Amino acid sequence: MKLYCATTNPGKLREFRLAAQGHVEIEPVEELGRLPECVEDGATFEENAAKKALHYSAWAPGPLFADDSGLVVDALGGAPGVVSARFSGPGATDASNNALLLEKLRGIGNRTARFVCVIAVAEQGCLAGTFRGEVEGRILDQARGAQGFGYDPLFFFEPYGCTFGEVEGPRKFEVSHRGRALRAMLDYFDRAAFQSR
Ligand code: ITT
Repeated sequence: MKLYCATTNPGKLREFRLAAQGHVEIEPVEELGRLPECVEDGATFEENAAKKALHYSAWAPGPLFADDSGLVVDALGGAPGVVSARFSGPGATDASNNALLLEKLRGIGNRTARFVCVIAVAEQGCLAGTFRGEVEGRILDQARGAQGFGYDPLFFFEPYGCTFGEVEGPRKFEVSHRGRALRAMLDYFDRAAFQSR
């Protein structure tokens, strides 16, 4: 089975492809950067994931999924949340976002946070479902490791005793928000295939 994936983030695509190996074939939407942009102005991860999947499904010849994800920090009232990718403003990079996060948390003792990922599946303008995954951690006061992407080097995952920046992709995916959401989506397709037998 082939699923189209709408993302401009190479880190996400790498993780999805790795995790879906042997289950489904994941194909990026061709020339996504040249298509009219999807405005991600929803208040929740669910809304934005659905918007992205519905928007880009018009250009995919089969079922398509998109994820909206981010970091939710308790001491910051849930920020950066749905604006995680552009936390530090226009032209934001992983480095500038991480620097701003550290600045905002300077002197704050409560460092609890979670990554959230919502995957939405759509086909030709119809939403088939949304699938959510979360993982709990805490934010360190300096980066550790160069694996992964985004806020990974600051996100300490207690059961592993290290940050997501210090683990290889497959190990992160076993426990990550994106891994959990993807497995929920794959279960959905397995059930649908079983019911149509
Ligand atoms: P697309 O919308 O094109 O998929 P994006 O990066 O803009 O790409 P989002 O709007 O969903 O995607 O923002 C996700 C941001 O949240 C991402 O850029 C990181 O800053 C952060 N993030 C999400 N998942 C992460 C992960 O597994 N590790 C580290 N940071 C993550």
